[in-house]
This record gives sequence, structure tokens and C-alpha cells, in this order.
Amino acid sequence: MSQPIAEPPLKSLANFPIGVAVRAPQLAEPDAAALAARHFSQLTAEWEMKMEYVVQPDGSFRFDRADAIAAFARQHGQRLFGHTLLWYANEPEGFARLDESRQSFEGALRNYITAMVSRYRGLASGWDVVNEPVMENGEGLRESLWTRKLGQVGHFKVAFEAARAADPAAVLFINDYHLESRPAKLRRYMQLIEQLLAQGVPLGGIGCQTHCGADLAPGAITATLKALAGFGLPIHLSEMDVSVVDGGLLAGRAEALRRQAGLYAEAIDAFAALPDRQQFAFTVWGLRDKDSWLKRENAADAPMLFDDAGRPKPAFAAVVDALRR
Ligand code: 9MR
Repeated sequence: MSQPIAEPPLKSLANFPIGVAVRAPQLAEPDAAALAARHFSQLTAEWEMKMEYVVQPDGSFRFDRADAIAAFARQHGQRLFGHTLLWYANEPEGFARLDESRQSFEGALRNYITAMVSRYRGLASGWDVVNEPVMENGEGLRESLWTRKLGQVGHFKVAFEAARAADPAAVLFINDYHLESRPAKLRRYMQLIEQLLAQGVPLGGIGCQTHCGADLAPGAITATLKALAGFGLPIHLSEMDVSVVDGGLLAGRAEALRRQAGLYAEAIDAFAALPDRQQFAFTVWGLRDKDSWLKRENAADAPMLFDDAGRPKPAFAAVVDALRR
């Protein structure tokens, strides 16, 4: 029997950081931990650095799982990416029911951001400061507890300024999704970035999540990254996955997996074509298919580079080829 050829570590092929989203319990699982350590040079916490986990109903914070991910990153010489300080989808009780006669809402938010960012200072290369601010149809910006209390402009200012003060070296990001499939959303996102920069908000990087379906038109990812790169800021392709069930593919599973591989390769090519100083990181949103949030929503999905057993898929081979170009 011939000896299986070990697949090359992705991070050894890339001139830019290759990231992956993980959950703390996975890193205690030998197979998942080995994959995360072998291929990736940056870790994003899939949810354990969000308010939904960190902020307790009484307003206290728990860092146990974020600390476990940080410890793994340190041990394996990886960068940590902070995700996410403010998100419309997270309105924890500790904030919603804050007694503002004791501490102002803004003060409490600053305190949270300061605690979070300073704890991982030196290890975290950057932070998603505000996540997903643009409405799905691109017609405006989302409302949330944060915008209601501090105003649209105000909530960006408070969050970015608190993060900047807590870690002057971290790159501070805004981050959003469906930018490649919804032109109005991309336009509104870019308008927002322009406004924030004009207002002097210390925004230092642009996130493009890149959750997409295998039916996404070839060229869309390339055009989107190019448009976003026009600001001259670092770009984080921050959460890539390619659903093979979303988008109602008519051509069958083999064709969907082929298109999936093509989209991953296109994304790598487009990212590698950015000026070096703008290549912040290329991050996939999960290790194996079975780890993906998409598979939890639809068991037939297979969005990642590795299958359920951790074996490389055609998408992995396509990424390797693209990195070697
Ligand atoms: O993949 C994440 C899932 O495990 C969490 O339950 C969920 C809520 O915290 O968030 C998912 O990640 C999202 C990310 O934080 C922001 N962009 C969209 C991602 C997929 O929903």
C-alpha cells in the first residue's frame, strides 16, 4: 500500500494569515485541535467572545472559554482575532436592564469593551468592533439596543474609541455579510465606512464575511474585495463558508462541491491580489463540515474545506492550488 501523502499545512503556503473560527470545546478534541494547529495561523472565537456568552444576567463577565481559545493560540504561535464587541443580535440582559442611576449606559459599554480588549492585548491582532450594521436590503442601518441608547453615530464612536484606547495596536474592524450578492448592501456598507472615516472614527480595517452559496456568480467575490480595497485599509475576508444546499442548486451535489471549490479558489486568488499591506487575514468559518453552523441548520450541508471526518475536500485542494499560484 502506498503511503498517504500528508496534505500541506495551509498556513505554510500563504503569505498572509489563514484563520479559522473555533469553539473552546473543539480545541480539547484531539482531531479538531490537530487540524486547527496544523493549518491555521489565526483563531476567531465562533461565539465565546461575544456578549451572549461573556455578559451574565447580573452584568458580570465570564472569560473562561475565550481564555481557553487564547491559550491555545498562544501555545501554537497563532494570532487571535476578537469577534465581536458590538452586534445588533446581542442585547444581553445585563445591559438591557442596567440601572443607569448607578452607571451610565455609555460607561457600562466602555467598561465592557475595555475589559475585553485589554485582556487579549498583545495577542489579538484585531477586533470586529461593530458587526453587521447594515440592513439586509441595504436601505439603511440596523437598529438595536446600542443605537437606541447611544445613537447611530454615537454607538460607533463609543465602541471604536473605547477599543482604540484599550489596545492602540489592534486593527479595528467593521464587518458585514452578503456584500457579494446584494449590491445595495455593499453600497450602503461603503457609504457607512466613508462616513465613519470622515467623522474621525478610528476604523482601521474592513471585514467581508463571505458566507455564500455555491450558486454565487463567479467574479462576485473578486469584484467585492476590489471595491472594498479602494479605501486602502486592511481587508479581512472574515467568515468564509460555501453552502451547497443554500441557493437551490439544480445541478446536483457533485456540481455543487465543484462550484464550492471554485469559489474558495476565487476568494484566495482575489485576496492574494490585494496589495500586501491590505491582506489582514483570510478566515474560514469552521473546521470540518460537521462543525459548521450551516450544517446545524441543514444536515445535508457541507460548507467547509474538510469533511466530517477531517479529510480534505475538493475545496481544500482548490485552496492549495490557488495558494501555490
Ligand atoms: O457560527 C456562529 C454560531 O455558532 C452562533 O451560534 C451564532 C450566534 O452567536 O453566530 C454564528 O456566527 C455568526 C457570526 O458571529 C457573525 N456572522 C454570521 C455568523 C453565522 O451566523
